[in-house]
Amino acid sequence: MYTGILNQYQDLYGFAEDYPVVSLHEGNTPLIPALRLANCLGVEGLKVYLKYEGLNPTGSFKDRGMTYAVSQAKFDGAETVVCASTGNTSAACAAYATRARLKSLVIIPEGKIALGKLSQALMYGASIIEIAGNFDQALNIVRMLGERDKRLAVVNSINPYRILGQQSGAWEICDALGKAPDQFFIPVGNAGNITAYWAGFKKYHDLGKISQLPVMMGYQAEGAAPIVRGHAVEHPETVATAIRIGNPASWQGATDARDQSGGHIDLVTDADILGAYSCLARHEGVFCEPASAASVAGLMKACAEGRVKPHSTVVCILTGNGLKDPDNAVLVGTKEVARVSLPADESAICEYLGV
Ligand code: AN7
Repeated sequence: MYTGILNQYQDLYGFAEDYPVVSLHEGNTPLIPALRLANCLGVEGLKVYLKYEGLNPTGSFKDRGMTYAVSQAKFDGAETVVCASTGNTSAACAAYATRARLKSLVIIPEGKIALGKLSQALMYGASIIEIAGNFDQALNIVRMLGERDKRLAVVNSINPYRILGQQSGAWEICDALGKAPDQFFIPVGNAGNITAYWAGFKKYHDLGKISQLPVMMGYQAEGAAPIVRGHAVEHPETVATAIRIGNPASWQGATDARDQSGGHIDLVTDADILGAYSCLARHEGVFCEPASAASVAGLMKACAEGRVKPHSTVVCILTGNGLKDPDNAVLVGTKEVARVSLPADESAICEYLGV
């Protein structure tokens, strides 16, 4: 039976037999071929795969890091786990804390958390502090709290166990393909995930499990693109609230991944993001949240710029489930499909349909 990333990759993680593994059987997410998308990108023989992280237990990739960070907090005897979040980290933190019988405290920007994520934190039983500020301010507060009170374990991606857990995504991709992809596309917010994937690919390369490393392609939202612009953004704004981050904690990790792999970190507009978001759902049957679609918007941009080689294999990470953000889904979807209100009357329906 599959029982989560820590048990699956215990030989690589190397923790002891009696380690208190806290798991919801996260990971083992599908790598879905995107044939229609590949065909419309104008690159000959291109193979595109979507790593659908929205199928994790709390609906995002954060579960991979949270299983390890919360296990370690339990091991260390913490009472409470605490995080700042744009939403997905708070959902994962609250769920795994409950699983570990620890308390959780989440600090989030008021009014900027997608509805599904907020409902998760509430249902899993977190204590919630909403601040009239953004993620970057929330993270500074959380860092301070962690230093002041050792009963509080910080489970943001500044916690190295988060990054270790998230490496498992890279290993699953290599295990599924039998090699690393030629290019790897990922949304960049706080930059923990691109840092983790690069570490994961390098680890597999060092172990001789893959012979070639991928080229790392990271994408920020235009209004929240500090790495692309080369300076922190004080008031980040984007429809993709998950990556509404102006001063990423793992900035260096992201630029290292880019530079060591010969990759590229660029921005995509909100319109690009929503276009890719809608395209994935309507043409591939894969529903992700807006921030996740930044990877595919990035692939579209990179293809248009000639950055993607013919006959190459690329993977796009879809970091979170579309159900996380029903408000944006209804807004975008309503513009694109036929949706009418009619009386509960057979003849009215037949007339409307011309049947
Ligand atoms: C769906 O939940 O930062 O570059 O507090 O939820 O590793 O930060 C979320 C980030 C991409 C960016 N896609 O990943 C949080 C948070 C989704 C996300 C990212 C996030 P990082």
